[in-house]
Amino acid sequence: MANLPILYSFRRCPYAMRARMAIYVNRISCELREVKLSNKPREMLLISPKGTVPVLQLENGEVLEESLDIVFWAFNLNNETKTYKNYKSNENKYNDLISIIDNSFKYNLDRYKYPDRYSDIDINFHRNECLKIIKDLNSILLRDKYLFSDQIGIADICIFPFIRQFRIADTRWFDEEMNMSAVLEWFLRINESKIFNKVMIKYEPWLENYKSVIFNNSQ
Ligand SMILES: N[C@@H](CCC(=O)N[C@@H](CS)C(=O)NCC(=O)O)C(=O)O
Repeated sequence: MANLPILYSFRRCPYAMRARMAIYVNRISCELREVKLSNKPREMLLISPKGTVPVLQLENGEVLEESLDIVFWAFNLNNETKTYKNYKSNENKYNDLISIIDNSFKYNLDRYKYPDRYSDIDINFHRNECLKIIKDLNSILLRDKYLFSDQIGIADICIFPFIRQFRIADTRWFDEEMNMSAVLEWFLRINESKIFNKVMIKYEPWLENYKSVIFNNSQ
């Protein structure tokens, strides 16, 4: 296991899903340490005291403690690919869309999905705010199979885990009533893909057995 990057991850965290998908599609091997958020490993807190996952510790000791930093690091390792070149020539478009998901969409998603955590929440209002953003995704996806491309790339990987959370809040409504067919097809394509299924394999929390798990594209 020597000389592999170490990824601290939590299976159900959308930010960690992003990181795992980026590592997987870029065929990078790493040691995966599944974290229980209620019992974070001291080893992780020592390198990243803010205590959020994902955290990636590189072989040279450098620590990436934001999901987007991990995503861009992973894609940059394959910077000759069509996917990365497409990102580089449309950087603003990608970054603006990801930022809308991380800010406005996430804000409204939390209130739609977990109304009990806040006071005075109008679920329909927050669902509609999310829906406005989903409409924009739908128009982009009417043009291409994936976001700005005909193959899965940075924007899809960053955005999909949050759309998945939005769907989980009311799956029947999302699938049958939302009426955003391009988003639904895109969602199901990724949800049923080998990539997503591989990154959702369950592992025991690392602290419970200290067993090393190698995470890579050959599994
Ligand atoms: N901005 C961070 C956010 C990561 C984040 O908030 N992760 C959540 C889990 S989904 C977390 O670790 N929360 C800490 C906790 O619940 O103790 C990133 O993009 O990596």
